[in-house]
Formats: sequence, C-alpha cells, structure tokens
Amino acid sequence: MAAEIEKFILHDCDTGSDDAIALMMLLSHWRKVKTVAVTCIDGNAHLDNVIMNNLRILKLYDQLDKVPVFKGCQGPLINVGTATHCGEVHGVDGLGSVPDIEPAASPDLLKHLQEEHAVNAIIRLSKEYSGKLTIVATGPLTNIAMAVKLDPYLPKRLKALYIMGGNRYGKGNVTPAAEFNFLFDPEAAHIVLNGYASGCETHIIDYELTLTYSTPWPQYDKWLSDESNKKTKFAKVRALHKHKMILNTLRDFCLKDKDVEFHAGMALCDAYAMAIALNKDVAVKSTRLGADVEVAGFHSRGSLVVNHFSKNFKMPSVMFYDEINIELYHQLLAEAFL
Ligand SMILES: [Ca+2]
Repeated sequence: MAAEIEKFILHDCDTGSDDAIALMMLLSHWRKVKTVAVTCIDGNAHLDNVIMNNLRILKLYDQLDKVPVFKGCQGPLINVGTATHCGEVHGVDGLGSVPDIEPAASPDLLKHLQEEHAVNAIIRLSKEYSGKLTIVATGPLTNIAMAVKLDPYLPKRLKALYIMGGNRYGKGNVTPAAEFNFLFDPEAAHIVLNGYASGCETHIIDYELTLTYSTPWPQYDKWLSDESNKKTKFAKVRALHKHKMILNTLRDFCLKDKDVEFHAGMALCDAYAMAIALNKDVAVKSTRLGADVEVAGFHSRGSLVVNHFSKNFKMPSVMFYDEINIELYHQLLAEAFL
C-alpha cells in the first residue's frame, strides 16, 4: 500500500549547486513528500541554465513526468548592478559544468518545461493545495514577490514559507553587508517579508546559520569518498556519481581561499533550508524576530535588518534558527544519494 503523502512542497530555486543538493534531498523523500512543482528563478546561474539544471536533476531521479517545471522571472525587479550570476562558485552553467550523464538527451529535456509562467503556477497551485502547500525558496525572491503582488491573499493559503537567504548578524558573502539571494533582488526580499510574514509561517535560514553548521573538510572528504552505496542499483550509482561531482566542484571553489571564515567547511546553504522544511526535528532551537531588508544604503543594500532586542519597532515577524541537529541533517543529505 502506498504511503500517505504528508507534505506538499513547491521548490523555487536558482539551481545552483546547493539548490541541486536541496532538490535531490526533496526528491529522495518522494514516498511521503509530494514535489508539487519546481519553479525556476534567475540567480546563481542564468535562468536558461537554471531550467536545464532542474530538468537534468529530475531526469536523474526519473521524475520528469511527475514534477512540473516552470520558467520564472529573468533578473531582479530593479538591477542597480549588484545582481550578477556567480559562475565562479557554481560554474558557468550553475552545476560546475558537470557533464550530463546522458548529454545527447539534454535538448529534449526542454520539452518538459511547462508553458505557464512560474508566478501564475505558484498562485494556481496555492489554490489547488490550499492550506497544505509549503514553498521552499532557495534563490532570489523575485517569483515569490511577484506572486504576492498579483494575489495578496496567496500567503493565507500557504502552510509555510521557508527562505534561504539574508544574514542575521550582518555577515555578507557578496558584499560585506549582504548575502547573495537578498542582494540579487532586495526589493523582492522586502516585498516577501512584508507580504507573507503576516499571512503564513515564514522561516529564514540565514547565511550565518549555515556557516555555523558547515561540514568540516575531513568529514566532508570522508563522506565524498564513501563508496558503500556503489553496489546498489545502477540508477543509484548514477545519482551518487552526479551528486559527488557537484559536491567536488563546490569543494574545489571553497578551497581556493582557506583564510576566510566560510571556507572552514562545506556549507550547502540551500540544503539546510530544505532539511528543516522536510523534517522539523532538524531544528533544535528557534527564535521569532522582527526582520526586514535594506533596499537603499551605500554599503548595506540587500542586508537583512533584524530587530534583536526592542519590541517597539514594527517589522515582519520571522522564525530564525539558533541550533540544528547536525547528525539528522547529515542523515538527510546521505539519504539524498539513495
Ligand atoms: Ca540557491
């Protein structure tokens, strides 16, 4: 008898190596979690690459006919020059230019792209899965912002919104003050926090949390070299192979510069957000705080402004995470291989 579906998740992503791992983690939960849709957004890579990357991953997991993929917005709402792709991190194509397992099939993959725009699909699916749909957003928030502008009642139909982005303590990874996703489209991030937080549970998995729980390099290398799954079915070996190539690409980038804090270990930022959305037990301690995004500022555009102490400021109320169960997180990562 088929297991009962417990969660319905829409993944909005700018895939992106760590988005890829997050999507793999989601797909590996197919018995209990329905991947309602994958909506693509410009960000880590050009939108056209993001679409292809998501289709490649779905093909790898034999989910092309089960999970619809939608094309979203190209570029941020306003680009003042800070919205640039990050090929130096994720490779020009977003997946470290990892060759496709079956490259000849790639052009045919686009046949699986839906005609409906991602923003319209988000609104439609929020009605079809009213009260049940969770959105996990692991890229710039342009699609999610456009959706609430078109339909302000959308958040009230959602079960929850999980966002990987922003910096709770002001540590930026693109500028000194701003994290990539929020800097890429600060206006969208501002619209989302103000448009969703009062309508549905809104969670932020901030950049610093992922740094705190990065996987130390010796542990990461041991994990990468683990061949224990290789004797399983061929499809699993394919997934393992692809997974490892992506992870190795990220490792190579991080180890180019060992001196900065975030290179102390591997922080697959988007995977933490997906893990918490999939399994609440990953979160050990959380804190509700007011937060908003700076859209102006000479040094601080795109930074997350968090109200740590005072109750006198009215800001969107967001759930942050202080501690996670790192063993359970690693277990979910490992299961994404299977
Ligand atoms: Ca991402």
